[in-house]
Amino acid sequence: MITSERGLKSEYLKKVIEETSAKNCYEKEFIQALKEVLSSIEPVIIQNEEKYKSVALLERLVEPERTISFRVPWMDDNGNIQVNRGYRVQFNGSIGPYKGGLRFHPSVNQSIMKFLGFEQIFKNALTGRPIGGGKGGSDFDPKGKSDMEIMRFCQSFMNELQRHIGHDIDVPAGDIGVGGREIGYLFGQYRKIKNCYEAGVLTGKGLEYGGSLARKEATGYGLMYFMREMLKANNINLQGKTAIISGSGNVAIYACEKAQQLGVKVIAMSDSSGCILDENGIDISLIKEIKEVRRGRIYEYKNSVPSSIYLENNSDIPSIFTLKADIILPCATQNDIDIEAAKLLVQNGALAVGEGANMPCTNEAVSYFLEHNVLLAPGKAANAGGVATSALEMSQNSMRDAWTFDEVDKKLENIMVNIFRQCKEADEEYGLGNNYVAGANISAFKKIANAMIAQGII
Ligand code: NDP
Ligand code: 2IT
Repeated sequence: MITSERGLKSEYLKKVIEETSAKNCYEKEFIQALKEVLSSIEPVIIQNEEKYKSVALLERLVEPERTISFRVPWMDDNGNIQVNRGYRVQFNGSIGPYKGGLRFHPSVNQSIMKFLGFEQIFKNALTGRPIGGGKGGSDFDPKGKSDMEIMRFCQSFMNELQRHIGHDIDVPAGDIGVGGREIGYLFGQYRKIKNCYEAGVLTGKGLEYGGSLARKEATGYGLMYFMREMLKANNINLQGKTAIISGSGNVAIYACEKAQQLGVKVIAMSDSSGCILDENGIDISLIKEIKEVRRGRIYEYKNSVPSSIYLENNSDIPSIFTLKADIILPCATQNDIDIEAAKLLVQNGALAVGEGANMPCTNEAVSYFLEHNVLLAPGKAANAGGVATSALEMSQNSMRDAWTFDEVDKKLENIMVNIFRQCKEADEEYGLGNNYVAGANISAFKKIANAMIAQGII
């Protein structure tokens, strides 16, 4: 269970949560992420309270090393000048260059950037790769923009971002609204400005210019490897189970593909407008055609599969979470599953939830699932396959080498098995009772705390 901060015993922890919440009182997503992590690591804090206090460890952990915000002017196809805001939060570099995606979505603000950057520190530590935590993006809305508008925006964004990144400094990648097309334009502009082929400065690149096989698939595939391990450890067989997947972007598509390969029947997927229910099992090549090729809407699925049903979102609970399935895979955005959705899913018999998205469940929803013995694969562990494979892309770039799909996929699978093992070991060591949320946080925190303490007060 996530201890509410009222139930905490450590005065030090309470003080840091209170002061950080007050100082960042307008940043609700950041405060949410911070409370989830800090309250769940209390057993470790209590064991080491004096040591941590003496070096202001928590006070430093919750303050980004650097937060960059900048103007991004660009010209639309009608010749009008548009201005957006760009961000890069370099949160914690104690175990490697800052690493994390770029999100282009109109909802992007400093709070969302900081929550994502904060989560990324712990996620990256769990991968076992030498990567620190960072995140960036813009409130730019890619929907309905032409290719040329996307290109001009990416170029202007990189005109500023290039000062702050580098293969040993900070290595951005994709996230919501940023995929292969955007990474290509960003990389091209970086190369032009720097006059240097620094392949490892961005990940998620095209295969022709330094990208890694299996990076595109990695987050979704990794999510299902983690889910398989978690169910296996609890004597549940994945095969024959049903699943629903929110979202139909990069993470959702490849979670669906791997789920199907592992014998799961995926009956529904969604986008921000609604969901499509196909009791015969989702046709993933059709979803790829609609979303990756046509950049269309999920309701178009019905045109090709008349027996499917389109359910538009018309209440606070996204329509997909009103459906009944064994495995719930939220792969869209933060706070998709609130307490009401969690109650409905439990009532409908959900066995397990795998967070493909970052923080898709509110803290209340997470507690509710755990209290009702629903197995929960926390995002920072379960979706770490994407960034882990980005780190594999960086390794290949440094070696000027390219591994086969199977080599990368095997390494990804091993990394996910290892991440689950870390969550389970911490859960057992602290007697948490199948709480992999706290297990992930504790395991990652210990690693980061040790690295920060070893490097002195910086
Ligand atoms: P995409 O842009 O490829 O897809 C996002 C999907 O979520 C779309 O189907 C989108 O629908 C849907 N969505 C629904 N509601 C919202 C909303 N309010 N805001 C934004 N999107 C919404 O993104 P990804 O698949 O890459 O990312 C999905 C989630 O996974 C995010 O939380 C991301 O942070 C996380 N993640 C991504 C990784 C990666 O490697 N890409 C790695 C680890 C985590 P619509 O088209 O209608 O907007
Ligand atoms: O949230 C995430 O882990 C990502 N968007 C992927 C980051 C990366 O650097 O590959």
